[in-house]
Amino acid sequence: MSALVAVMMGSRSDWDVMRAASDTLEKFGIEHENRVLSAHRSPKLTADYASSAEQRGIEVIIAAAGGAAHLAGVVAAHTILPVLGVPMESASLKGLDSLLSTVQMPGGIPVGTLAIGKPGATNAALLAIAILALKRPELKEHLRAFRAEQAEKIAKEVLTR
Ligand code: RP5
Repeated sequence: MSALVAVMMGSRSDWDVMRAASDTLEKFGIEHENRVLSAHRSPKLTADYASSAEQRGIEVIIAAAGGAAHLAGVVAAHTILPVLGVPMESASLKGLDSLLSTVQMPGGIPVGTLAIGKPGATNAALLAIAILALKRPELKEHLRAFRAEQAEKIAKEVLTR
């Protein structure tokens, strides 16, 4: 089966965090590709990959980057597929730089931006799954079961003093 989701990241150094997106997609049985593609270090490759994603069967793109994090915006400029941006935590500004660079897209080219770091990576995958589930009833059921599991876990929490 061909990949439905593309997980892109600006550097191999993002992989430790972005593995959470890949693991979540895996848990739901979603075929996906994990690729390092940089908006500034490999601009042509990145543009070609984003431009050809739709015709290759990709339905959602997750793009993660840190610092002057323009990857998601550049990818969104080359495709009409939904692009979910994940700001990576940076050493100097703790990801605030990445968050603002990813989220502040001028009107016209949207990037759906998630939280900084691992929660964002996990939620980007869950949001991608929710998008895919719109036309896949079995995925919808899987998502419902996942939510129910979380609720059950919370209900069982016991705090000791
Ligand atoms: C961005 O710069 C990457 O997405 C990464 O988060 C950040 C630092 O990259 P490295 O210098 O670790 O390769 O392009």
